[in-house]
Amino acid sequence: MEIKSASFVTSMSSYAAPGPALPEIAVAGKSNVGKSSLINNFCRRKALAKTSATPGKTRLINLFLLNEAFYLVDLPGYGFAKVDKQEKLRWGGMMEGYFRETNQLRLTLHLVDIRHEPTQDDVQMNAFLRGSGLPFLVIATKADKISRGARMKNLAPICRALQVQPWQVICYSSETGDGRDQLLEAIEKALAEQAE
Ligand SMILES: Nc1nc2c(ncn2[C@@H]2O[C@H](COP(=O)(O)OP(=O)(O)O)[C@@H](O)[C@H]2O)c(=O)[nH]1
Ligand SMILES: [Mg+2]
Repeated sequence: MEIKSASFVTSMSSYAAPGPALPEIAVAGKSNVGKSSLINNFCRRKALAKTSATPGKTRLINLFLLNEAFYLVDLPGYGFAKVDKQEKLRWGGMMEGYFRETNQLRLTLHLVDIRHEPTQDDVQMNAFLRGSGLPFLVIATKADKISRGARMKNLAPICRALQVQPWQVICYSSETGDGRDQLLEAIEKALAEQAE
């Protein structure tokens, strides 16, 4: 698979199934983990998804249409330190609403920063996906920020916290495009499996 076309479809504060109905690949993770950057790098587009050095900007669900064949769903980031209880509840409602309402979800990409041990929020997100029986793939982002030699060492606490094996994790750099081929393959597989 190659990405031949990518376009922004819509932003929404609560999920409503888009038309036409097509398979969806969701992108979840903490604020600032690199969700928007990964979407841009994956689509080979500079500013398809808005990135920010200030966390907590994406409070909406953003939908992108790829190859006229499937949607990437940029979910609102969690774990933003400065949000109050109200905001947390709103976030939870949005996420729950998405996972409840969509009939098209094929795979959730769960992004975590390769440099840090997963937080309580990361573990909760992982537990939610696992508990709901939703297929997910752990992506360790910002892989360019550590040396290749340090990858295995950094993956250890991530794998322990999220109960996955190192070979199940894709190390991704939105700076260098490292991991993009692996992700293309994984998405292609997820889209094909459900079409059977
Ligand atoms: N070096 C490096 N920086 C990254 C990478 N991905 C994201 N960033 C930076 O991390 C910050 C947050 O990225 P963004 O994509 O907006 O995160 P989001 O909140 O999860 O959508 C931005 O300053 C990005 O430039 C990466 O793979 N490598
Ligand atoms: Mg974002």
